[in-house]
Amino acid sequence: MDRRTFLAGGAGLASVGFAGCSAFTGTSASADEDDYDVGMGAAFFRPAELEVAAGETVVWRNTGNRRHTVTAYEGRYPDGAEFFASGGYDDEASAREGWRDGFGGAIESGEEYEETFEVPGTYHYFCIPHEPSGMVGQVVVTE
Ligand SMILES: [Cu+2]
Repeated sequence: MDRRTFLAGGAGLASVGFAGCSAFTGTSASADEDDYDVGMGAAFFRPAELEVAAGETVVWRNTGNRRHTVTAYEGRYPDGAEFFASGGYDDEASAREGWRDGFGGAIESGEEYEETFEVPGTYHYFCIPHEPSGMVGQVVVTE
């Protein structure tokens, strides 16, 4: 009888603890909303130039309402580095074609794209639909 009472009390405590955890998770989820490196607005990357150390991962987030892409300029990155683009295209021409054919590589509002940079140097990139509006950026990777 005593044991049964004890278990019931334990369950009650566990349930209070769980509610506390849920509240905490909610708080940390909203803090995560700022957990990106480059935001994408109407027709700009912010910051347009970002410096990171080799081996670091850069996270872009579409903080605006329009679709954007993150697309490297062919060859405008250090020797030994690879082309990169949202949508996973192998080169700039394919990325542009993919976009024309149905918004391939689109990063929708609230979505993220990330890329890890291993080779030091400057990487130039742009957003396909907003390139005419000057939506370009660069990542500078240091040793
Ligand atoms: Cu854009």
